[in-house]
Parts: sequence; C-alpha cells; structure tokens
Amino acid sequence: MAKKERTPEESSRDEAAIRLLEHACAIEVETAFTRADAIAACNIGSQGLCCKNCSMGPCRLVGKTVRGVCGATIATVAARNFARAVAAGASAHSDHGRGLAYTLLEAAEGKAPDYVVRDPVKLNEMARYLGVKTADRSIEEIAKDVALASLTEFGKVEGTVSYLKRAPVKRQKIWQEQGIEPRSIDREIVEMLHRTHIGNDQDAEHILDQALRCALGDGWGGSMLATDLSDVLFGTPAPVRSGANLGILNNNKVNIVVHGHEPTLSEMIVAASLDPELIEYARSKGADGIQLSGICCTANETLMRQGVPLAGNFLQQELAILTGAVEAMVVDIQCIMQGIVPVAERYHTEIITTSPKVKITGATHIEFEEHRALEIAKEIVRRAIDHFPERGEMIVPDVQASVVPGFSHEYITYALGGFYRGSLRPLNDAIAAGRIRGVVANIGCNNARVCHDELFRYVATEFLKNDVLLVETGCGAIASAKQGYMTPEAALEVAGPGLREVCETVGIPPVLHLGSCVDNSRILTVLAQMATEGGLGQDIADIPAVGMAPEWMSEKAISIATYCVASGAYVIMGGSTGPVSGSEEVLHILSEVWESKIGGRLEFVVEGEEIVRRSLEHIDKKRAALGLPEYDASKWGKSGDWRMPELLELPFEKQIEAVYGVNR
Ligand code: SF4
Ligand code: MSK
Repeated sequence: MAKKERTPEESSRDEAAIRLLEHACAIEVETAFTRADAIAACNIGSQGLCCKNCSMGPCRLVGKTVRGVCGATIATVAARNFARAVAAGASAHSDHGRGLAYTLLEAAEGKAPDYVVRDPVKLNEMARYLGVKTADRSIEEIAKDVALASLTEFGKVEGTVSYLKRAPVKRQKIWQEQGIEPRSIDREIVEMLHRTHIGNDQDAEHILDQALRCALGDGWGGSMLATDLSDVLFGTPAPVRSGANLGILNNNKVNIVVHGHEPTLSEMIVAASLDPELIEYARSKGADGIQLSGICCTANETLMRQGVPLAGNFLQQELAILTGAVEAMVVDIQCIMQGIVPVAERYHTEIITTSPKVKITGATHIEFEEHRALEIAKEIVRRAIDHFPERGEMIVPDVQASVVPGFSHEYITYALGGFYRGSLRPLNDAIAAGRIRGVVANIGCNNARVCHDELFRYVATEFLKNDVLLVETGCGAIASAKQGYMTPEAALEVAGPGLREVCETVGIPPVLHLGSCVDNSRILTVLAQMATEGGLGQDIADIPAVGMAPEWMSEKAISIATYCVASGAYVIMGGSTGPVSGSEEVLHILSEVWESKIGGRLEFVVEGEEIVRRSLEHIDKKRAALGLPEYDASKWGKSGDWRMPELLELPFEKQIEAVYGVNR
C-alpha cells in the first residue's frame, strides 16, 4: 500500500526547504521527500531480519521462520547486518583519511605544489603520537614521515592503532581487557567482512565485539587521522562568521555549490573563486562575481576554515538546484544523492563529479589530481561561469541565519583559558558546579523518512533550556546553524540561566560547531581531555554526557555511534526503532551487555521527547555518581547585569540586601 504523501510543512521544519518543496510540487519535480512517500520501507529489512549473505537466500526471518537456510538465527542475522554497516561506515571515514595522507605525502615530496603545511604545530603533535622524529628536521621531512606513518596505520603488521594512546588511561585498559583494541584500520574492516561471510562467526555477541573493534579503528584511527591531516594541510579551525541556508545563494553572482566530504578539492575551489581573472571572467558574463556555498560535510570543512556559507544539509541538495540559481554542483565523496542529476537536467546546472571513486551517470566527470589541483579547480569554476547566461527563472528563498563555527578542541581550550592558560578546567568546573548540567553531542544526518530538521530543532531547544552545552558536527550542526543557535548572541535568547552565564563570560555560542562527520574525532578528543583534566572522573564513561544522531540514515552514523559507545558514551539513535529491532537479543547486547563490558550503551528511540528525557536522566545519573550537586536552574542567572532590571525596582536597602546578603 502506497504511503500517504506528506505536505511540504509535514516534510520539513525548515522554511527555505518548505518553500522549495512547494515549488517542486508545483512544477512536478520528484525529490527524496516524494520518493520516501512513494516507497514504503521494507518492514523485514528495516528490522535487520533479512540476510542476503549467500545465494541460498535472501532469507527473511519472519513469522514462523526463525532460521535461514544455513541455520543462522535471528540474532546472528541482525548482528551480522549491523556489523556490516559498521564496517562500511568505518571504511568510508577511513578511506577519506587515507586520501588526505596521500595528499600530505605528495605535498611533502613537492609533487602537489598547490598544497603546503598550514599548521606545523599540529604536524609536530601528530609526529609525537606517530613516533616520527622532529628535532633538526625540515617541515617537509617531518610531513613526509607523518604521511607515511599515517598510511602505515591502515595496515600495520604489529601492535595497535597509535592514536589509542590519546584516550584516558582507564579507557585504554578497558579496551585491552575486552580484547577490542584495533590492530590496524583496514584489518578490522576486512576481518569484520570475513567474519560475517556465510559459515563464520555465528555468535551475536562475538560478532558485535568485532564491530566495536572495527569502529574504534574508525574513531581513534581513520577519522582522527582525517581530522588531523586536514588541519595540517588546511589549518586548524578557529571561529569565523558566516551564513547558513539557501538564502545565501546569490541572485546576481555565479553560484557554485560544493558537496560531499573532502576538503582537498574544495579548498582549491575556494582559491579559484578568489582569482581576480576568474572574477573578471564572471563579470564578462554579466554576473556580479562568484558565490561559493556548500552542502553536507564539504560545506562544514570549507565553512570552518574559510567561512564559506552553508547552503544546507543532506536533504537540501536537490532543493539547492531547484532554486534555479546554481550554475554548478561540484561533488566529491559520500552522501551525494543520485537524484540530483534528474533535477539538474531541468535546469542549467552542471553536476561535476571529481573523485576517482565516484562517477554518476549523467554527470560530467572531471577527475581531480593533486599535482595540478588549482588548475583543475579553475577549470571547474570557469565551466560554472559559462553556465551563468543560461539561467532561467529563480526562486531563492530569503531565508538564512548567521553562524559562528570553528570550534576545534584547540580553540575551545583557548576560548576557556586564553593563550597562556588554555584549558578545559573552566568547562569541567562549570559542569561540576551545575551551571552546565551536562554535554550532548548532537550529530548525524537527515533522513527522508523523518520530518527534515524537526528532531534536531526540538532536541537542541530542549537541551539548551536545560543548561546542556551542545557540541555538533555533520548535518546536525548545519540544522542548528540554520536555526540560529550557533552565534554567541543566541545564548542570550535560548540558553538556560547557567549555560547563558558561561557563554556570556567566555563569548561562545551555546551550540558549538566542531566540523564534519570525520570531526566527531574532535568530540572524542574533547571528552578525553575533560576526563584527564580532573573533577569529572577518570574516563569518558564518567562524564555527564550523551551522544545522539536524531535523524541518522548512513552507515557512517552507525560506525560513529559504535565507536562512541566503545569509548564509554551513552548514544541514542533517533527517528526509528533501528536496524536491529527484530532481535530482542541484539538490542539487549547493544544496551545492557555493552554497558556492563565497556560502560557505553546504544539505544534506538523514535520520539524527541523520549530522547530528551532519557538523556537528562542519564546526565543526572552521572552527576550523582560523581557526587556533584543536583542540577538546580534556580541557582543561576542572577548575577551582574542580568539582575539590574530587578534590582532597580527595589529601595536602596533592599538592593544591598539582595546583592550582598541580609546583614551587610
Ligand atoms: Fe540465508 Fe544463511 Fe545465506 Fe544468510 S547466509 S542468505 S541466512 S542461507
Ligand atoms: S554529511 S553522513 S548525511 S551527517 Fe557528513 Fe550529513 Fe550524515 Fe552525510
């Protein structure tokens, strides 16, 4: 039975998206939203009950069928499906990291002249963790060895992933005791696929142990390397002011949208878009200039470092083209919907694929090569400019919000303590005192089966009211940016009294943008540093914190959730009952069994209210376990200027009494 078609207002909470969905409906253009309405999700596959790991199947374990042809049980099949999603997600992040390591290698060897080491401090830090000598060596020599050492992490012969030592000591011991330390990044992914081939690992808990190890190779391996290598090559992010949502598309300029995940080419496109010759060329075609913007995590990368505005998150890629104002959408890897090509065919928009790993039928393929990076970027920008005179009708919604991103863990410590006293101590103290009740990492995708941005908006608003500091990445971060929650001023309007005091004092937004999907590793680093700073226990599992992906859809989100749980966090995946809901046994392993073994647990919760309730309950439970005072909002928000209007109403003696106490 076909599902009911949702109205634009039922499909999204984003005003710009609603406007364009109305337009799509009027001109009869299909989008992911309408396809989600037309295609009912498979009820068997969505519960993890379908196995197609061999040609005796697919075996659908429903009704009285409780074993596949080979005898595999429901728990085995659900665990294998989950574990394979972890392997796929880990492979995506890690291969992204590997690509950056090769770029650094080529730069160090002088084969990629458009790239340089922009952050030598970070390079030296990487060298320390990877055992590369730095004394009396040139930056190029160090960079070459750091690149080679990074590449070794993917297939090292002995030992374990080097960055595991960045975790708190207590956490490292748990990994050792449980035998889940990743040996090398690729090896754990390959072993995960091997173990889930027919006739191998058939004990659900044992399969899922390997899923933990494989995911740790992503979080503390491939993703963390990707983040560090990006910082080395393109600079460690620091705050910058920019804009978010489709209203940033410019009616009078050539609009180029970069989309995907890798900063390697997009950084060159930024450089090309600033080239005076190309700006002049755009003018010669009747445009006022060139406007770059981004979708998904390429957007987050160029926003954090270059201030390039965000056009939108995952579900807005087709909608950006529907504005009629985009001359080219330049894509690299991951989260690129094939649906953008038929939408672009209705317009003058050229879709350009650039990665040797990604071709899309109907798109132009201009393969990116590091050794002539800027030249290729200029060629792409020139093609986009050539499309400008072909523009037809445009509908660019006048909707955008201001955003201040750029919160690398380095900048957070600087913001809290300055150059000489940079430290997470003020954050730990604020949590210990109860000004900040806890921390929530609100991350992950959009999902066409969930009302676009609704859960993100709801949970962010509720957590802020409850004095919970939010750290965000990926499409979740873009949702909050569009909601206007990522400016220091937002704290004055939406944060609870305690969180507001902290944000006002430090000058930070109440929702911190930490970057792209691979930059969830920055969240691991912040949590690890909070645990070692003192006052909040000795492990990530002790901190009053929760991770969540309220609108998740990708296998990468499953890998992220799993490595966060393996690092000790309580993680909630929202919007659906989840990919293992057909197996009570696997649900029990992901929650109770994992919590008893490694201190973190994974749950799937459909409703926003329940996500918030469980999160606050967990935060308060962790506060109590640390012996911290019970959260009490009435204690805060009565200091300084904030009290002025109230005090001015009182007679002088009463003012003195209110400020200094009764007997002063
Ligand atoms: Fe069916 Fe077993 Fe083959 Fe899976 S591996 S498809 S359960 S026979
Ligand atoms: S882009 S993985 S839809 S967060 Fe990183 Fe967004 Fe999810 Fe892709």
